[in-house]
Amino acid sequence: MNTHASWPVAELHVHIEGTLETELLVTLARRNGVELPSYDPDALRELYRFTDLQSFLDIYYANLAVLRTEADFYDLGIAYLTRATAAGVRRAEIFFDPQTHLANGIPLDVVFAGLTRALTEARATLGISADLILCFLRHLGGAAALETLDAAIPYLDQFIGVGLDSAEVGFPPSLFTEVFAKAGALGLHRVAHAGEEGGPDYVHEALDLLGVERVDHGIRAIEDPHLIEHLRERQIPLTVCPLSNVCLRAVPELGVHPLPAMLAEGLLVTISSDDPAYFGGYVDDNLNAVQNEFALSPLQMATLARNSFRASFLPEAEKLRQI
Ligand code: ES4
Ligand code: ZN
Repeated sequence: MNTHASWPVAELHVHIEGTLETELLVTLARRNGVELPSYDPDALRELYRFTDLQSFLDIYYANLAVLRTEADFYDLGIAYLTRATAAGVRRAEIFFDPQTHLANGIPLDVVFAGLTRALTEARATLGISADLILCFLRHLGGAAALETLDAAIPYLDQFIGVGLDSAEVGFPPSLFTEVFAKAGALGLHRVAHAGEEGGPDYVHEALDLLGVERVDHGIRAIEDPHLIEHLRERQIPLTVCPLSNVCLRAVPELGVHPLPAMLAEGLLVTISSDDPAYFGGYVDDNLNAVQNEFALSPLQMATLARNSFRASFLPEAEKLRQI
């Protein structure tokens, strides 16, 4: 039964570009004279029927052509932070994909200026704690990732870590060893998507070769008993996104999602929304969905909420205050 949402949580796996709701998509397309397949937000949402990760990425990247100015990035950021606050999010560690915008001819300066203004304002007006994590697009390879990190060095005070996203299979973590080593040397946190569509070997590589502190998705780790033991012993967080996994068919349906097994194994699992504008829900919707599907107890829900702060990059004293 659906009881209540809005557990205070940290959201650790959300792509700001994936929070672009079709209403704002249409507004920005009109503002910037960008062509869309339709200008009806509901009709655009109807097109969101995915068969796998790539079928989603194709639409997602196409839509991002509407983001052109500092104001666009600010509007995108403030809309997410407002909705997230309503969802109970007290801390957000937000991915962004600078390479997508660079490919669209938008300089890094514009992206940082808009997003940072949104975060700064939201901290003051909404009381939400928020920071950015710069993601490399794995389909563009390791050399492009290194170039991107170098270009972002002037903005080091505007992001707290690096991540790795986009098409997983065929683009293993091993391609990104050098850029992650450099990010670590710069004092940045390191995370990576692994084990979403790729197998447990991708999770192993992300841990061993990239030195990630947290694994995004990681659901296929459940297939490898040794990996499970490693993740449990080190309490390495896994940012699980249940509605995303269903929409992209990483799992056939929510009822067979490995979340309960992961919790039973004692893994440090958190719940996030990934790309809420595309996958039918924000973090509160994801929490509600798993509570209902698996009849999770209040204690299990509290564990998920507490895990989210434990797994965050907040300073220890601040984590304890939140927990
Ligand atoms: C993503 Cl669900 C997912 N997986 C990999 N990369 C992504 N970028 C945005 N959403
Ligand atoms: Zn993701």
